[in-house]
Amino acid sequence: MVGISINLFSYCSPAAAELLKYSINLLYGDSGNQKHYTSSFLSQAGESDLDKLELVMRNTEEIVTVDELKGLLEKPSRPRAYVGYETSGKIHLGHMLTANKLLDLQRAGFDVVVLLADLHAFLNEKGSLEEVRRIADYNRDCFMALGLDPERTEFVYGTDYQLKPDFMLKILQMARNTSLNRARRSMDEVSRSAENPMVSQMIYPLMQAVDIADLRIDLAVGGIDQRKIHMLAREELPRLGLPAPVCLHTPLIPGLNGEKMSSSKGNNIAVDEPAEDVEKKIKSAFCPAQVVENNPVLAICRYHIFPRMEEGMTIKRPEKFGGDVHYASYEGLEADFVSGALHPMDLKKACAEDMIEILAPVRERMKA
Ligand code: STL
Repeated sequence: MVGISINLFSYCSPAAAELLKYSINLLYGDSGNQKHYTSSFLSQAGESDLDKLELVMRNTEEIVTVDELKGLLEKPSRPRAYVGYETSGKIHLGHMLTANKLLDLQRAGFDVVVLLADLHAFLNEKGSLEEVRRIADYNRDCFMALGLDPERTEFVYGTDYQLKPDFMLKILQMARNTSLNRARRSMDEVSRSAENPMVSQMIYPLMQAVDIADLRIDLAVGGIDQRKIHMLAREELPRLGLPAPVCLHTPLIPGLNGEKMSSSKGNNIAVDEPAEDVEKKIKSAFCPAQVVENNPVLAICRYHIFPRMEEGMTIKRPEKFGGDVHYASYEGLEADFVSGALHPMDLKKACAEDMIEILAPVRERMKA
């Protein structure tokens, strides 16, 4: 792999976040305070390049490479970014994390493609072809309700183009160049049955690489679990004479019990879940006092609430527990939580209230 890869551990401590900010400032000058954006700001134009870079890079774990990303932001035409989602029964906070990044990207001038990857879901044993195709429309409505700009969002169904001969020919060409070992390893974080992998799972990453070419994508976005597939795409596409994408990876947030998110464990919140359930789930979530690691409540504040609440977060407390406290940025909230000045119960209450408000448009739209 050529170029620089910077690991942006924005998922860990405020110190790491500071370091990230410092590196951006070092590279591109000081831009002042972090800004918070909501989707209602999307139609405003005229972000400076520096603000755009900061927006695109915030809350990411890795960008390959930052120099190439900078090149995209300088392009005269609008660059194209995409995320692929296996079509699934519920759109949850994990999906929403990459959707938040799509909002940042639209704000920074990107056109956005959402791939409803029904054929990938089929290959990954998520249902019959009919089932996975049927839920794609429901998924599309959920994503739009999360605030994407309809003018700058294109939805594509995998089955609409991945079965065509020219797509398949590229898959077969790439199959000749890719070792079984490499294809298999790229699926480590994504695959359903890692112990006894099926041939379908070797085809999966090759299809993802060819998606990037056929959808004419400049920037491939995904969770950090996608990195090996994206690195395969960066290596293999140029061997077919096709451009390598820039890649942006978000952190993975822990499930509500502090363990890895998993649809079978029910440790997640769906974006259209009833308000009472959102409240119940957040109030009973794993949230040990003063601990940041694997704390889903802090992660929700960091990756879902602060990026969408321009005014920051207010925690309401009775006077005898210190009275109301306002945080303009996540870093201040985390510092108080770590010192013990902010109690898990107060944090959970505020987190639940804000998430209920943020998800209100999705609940409204999906019950209609
Ligand atoms: C998963 C888990 C996850 C992401 C994906 C799948 C992504 C799927 C995908 C499919 C085709 C693409 C891009 C992404 O072109 O976190 O099971």
